[in-house]
Amino acid sequence: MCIFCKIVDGEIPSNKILESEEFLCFHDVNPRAPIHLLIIPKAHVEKFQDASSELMANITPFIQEVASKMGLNLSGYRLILNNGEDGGQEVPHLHFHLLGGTKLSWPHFSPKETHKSL
Ligand code: DGP
Repeated sequence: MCIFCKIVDGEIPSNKILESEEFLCFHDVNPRAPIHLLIIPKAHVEKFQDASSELMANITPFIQEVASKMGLNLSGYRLILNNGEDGGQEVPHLHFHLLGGTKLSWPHFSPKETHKSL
């Protein structure tokens, strides 16, 4: 069972923010911003590439509710979804990172300094 499935089952503790029948939001253990949350489907889906359009439609209002609950709906926030190895996905259970609570920078995401557009 993957780490996030264990969090869903309560086997691994987490600092929960919001829960519905389908989704769970909790604090990231390694925060990269004053507010850094993870939003996951409770059912195991490995990555975005496997996600159904129904799941993505349903998770949207859940994420918006989380943002409102955290007071980020007006100030703004960033959503990140790492998909697969090159995308930097470490936990093989679909998750959005929701970051906020400060004005976020827009760093380079690749070791190369510049990239030619294709
Ligand atoms: P990613 O690289 O996109 O797969 O991000 C995985 C994130 O999950 C990373 O920011 C750290 C977080 N994380 C890993 N294990 C745990 C855990 O056991 N509990 C919590 N709350 N977060 C975790």
